[in-house]
Amino acid sequence: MLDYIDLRYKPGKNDVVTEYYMEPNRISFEKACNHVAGESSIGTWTAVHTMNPSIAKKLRPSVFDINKKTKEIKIAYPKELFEAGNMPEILSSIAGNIFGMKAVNNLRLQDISFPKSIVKSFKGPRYGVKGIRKLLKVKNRPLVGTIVKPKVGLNEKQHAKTAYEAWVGGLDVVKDDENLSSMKFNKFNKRIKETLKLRDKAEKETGEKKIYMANITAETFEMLKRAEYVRSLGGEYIMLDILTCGWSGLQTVRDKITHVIHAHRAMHGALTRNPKHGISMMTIAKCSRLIGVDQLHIGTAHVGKMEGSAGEVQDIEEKMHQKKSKQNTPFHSLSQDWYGIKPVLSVASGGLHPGMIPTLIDRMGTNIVAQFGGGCHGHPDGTRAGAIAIRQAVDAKLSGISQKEYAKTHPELAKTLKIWH
Ligand code: CAP
Ligand code: MG
Repeated sequence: MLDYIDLRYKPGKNDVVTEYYMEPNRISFEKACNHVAGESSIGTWTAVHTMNPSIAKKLRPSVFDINKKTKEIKIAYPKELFEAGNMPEILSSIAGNIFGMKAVNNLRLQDISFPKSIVKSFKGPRYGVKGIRKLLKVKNRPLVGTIVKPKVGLNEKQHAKTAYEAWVGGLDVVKDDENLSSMKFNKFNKRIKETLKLRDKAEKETGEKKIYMANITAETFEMLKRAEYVRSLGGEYIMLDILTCGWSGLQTVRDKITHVIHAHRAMHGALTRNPKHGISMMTIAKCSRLIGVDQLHIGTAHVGKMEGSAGEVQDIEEKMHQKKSKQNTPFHSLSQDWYGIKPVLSVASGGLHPGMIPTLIDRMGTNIVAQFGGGCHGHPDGTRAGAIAIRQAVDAKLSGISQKEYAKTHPELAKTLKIWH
């Protein structure tokens, strides 16, 4: 087997660089490094007669950094190993077979950095943070939204009415839940038609721009059809579950439609949750930004119901906004120059209610979308009151008034502070 370890190697500007957490399985750390580097590029479990020196010279990666204490390694891969613009192939290489090798007990792809030629081969977000804020005509405060609940079960008219109540209560965006597509009791086209009709009504009544994020998650050609239908009725956004749709589906949607893309990350926990094995949310986020989602669920910095440490979420948020991210930030060590790829707006969602808004803003700032499912529709006086309470909580925080104080003159907020602590 080739030896890929070269601790003198300095990654070049044309390398894809990865960082893994790796636990060898009853072999030396060095041997395990060689298995990972080989299986993710040009090697296999044994030497083969068909290998020749020119292939090795041109395409071999270098394990250039080994830290046995933290069990972390860094590998630099020549860009020729990858097809520019082809995310499925890139991940099949550096995030493919290697997780299943007997040579390792655990392996986690923690971070990745792409060279200019790869970055430029992707389109990135069509709108990005600036484009979204321009569309919504909301300058500085967090965008606030809800997910229609129950997740599935309402019929088209009930769905539309719930969305209307949230919009007139003051929310900017309403999204379908991740597992709502087109069911017998709630057909996609009818839902879109009914909901956009009430969206227009809510806009007229409030004088505010309102957004409906229709979930197009389905087979790729069907997604394009559904996006077109949304467009035909004046919808500007779509949402899709990027991991269950797959990277290829996401790339096609990004390339073929002109809507704002809201990326839900349902299923990410199967990859990201285990700190010793899988793929980090940072890696998923960087790949998503490259392909071109406009807004992405990244967690609530430990405020809501989903796991994801505050530090890691803040680090991801930073990387999603930056033009050029520096080396060695607390949770991720690889820098990335985005070469003009627009920033992605971070979405905080999951177990949030109005009382959490001050901490959420302290941890994630105001340049986010904050979404409240149960935290809106679970209000004792219903959806509209829940939406009003959410806006009140944001107004209180941005005017530097404590929730307790603000609640004295804002009954909708007061009621949520009583029931949710
Ligand atoms: C939130 C939510 C979101 C999750 C996604 C849900 O509802 O609609 O899909 O937050 O998690 O189905 O749980 P609630 P993440 O507000 O009622 O919790 O953003 O971490 O991917
Ligand atoms: Mg959901």
